Amino acid sequence: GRIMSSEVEKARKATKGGETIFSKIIDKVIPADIIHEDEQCIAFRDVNPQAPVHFLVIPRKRIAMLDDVNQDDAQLLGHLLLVAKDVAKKENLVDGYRLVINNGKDGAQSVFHLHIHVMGKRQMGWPPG
Ligand code: D5M
Repeated sequence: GRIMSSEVEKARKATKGGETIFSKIIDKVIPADIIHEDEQCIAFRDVNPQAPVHFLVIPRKRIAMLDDVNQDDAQLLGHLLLVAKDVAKKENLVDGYRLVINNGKDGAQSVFHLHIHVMGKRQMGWPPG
């Protein structure tokens, strides 16, 4: 069979509910390399980078996963994409980049606080693993 990465194994065991490590990053209880902050979201470098540049954009609002958003979050979701694009520019990702949202078990989500992965500075493949 196929070898499962430890991230995927973690994701398959993760469950929803309550505080996550990302709440602690938002509350500055644990450190992170934060590269953008505003009233609605923060962006910080992924601790386990899958590309030379790999950061996460997360809402301050506690939303476990994309499945949980509704019409009231439309503005927030748009904002997260705009921030992803602006920070990608700040990070000089002039040749393009990849956005990913892992949702749930099959999506290999391991942290149940909504986040957009932004990866760049290498050629991506398709389809993703
Ligand atoms: O990805 C969750 C991502 O979050 C994964 O790429 C590692 C990253 N991560 C986990 N803990 C931290 C801390 N403390 N700082 C920075 N990045 C972190 P998922 O989409 O849920 O599979």
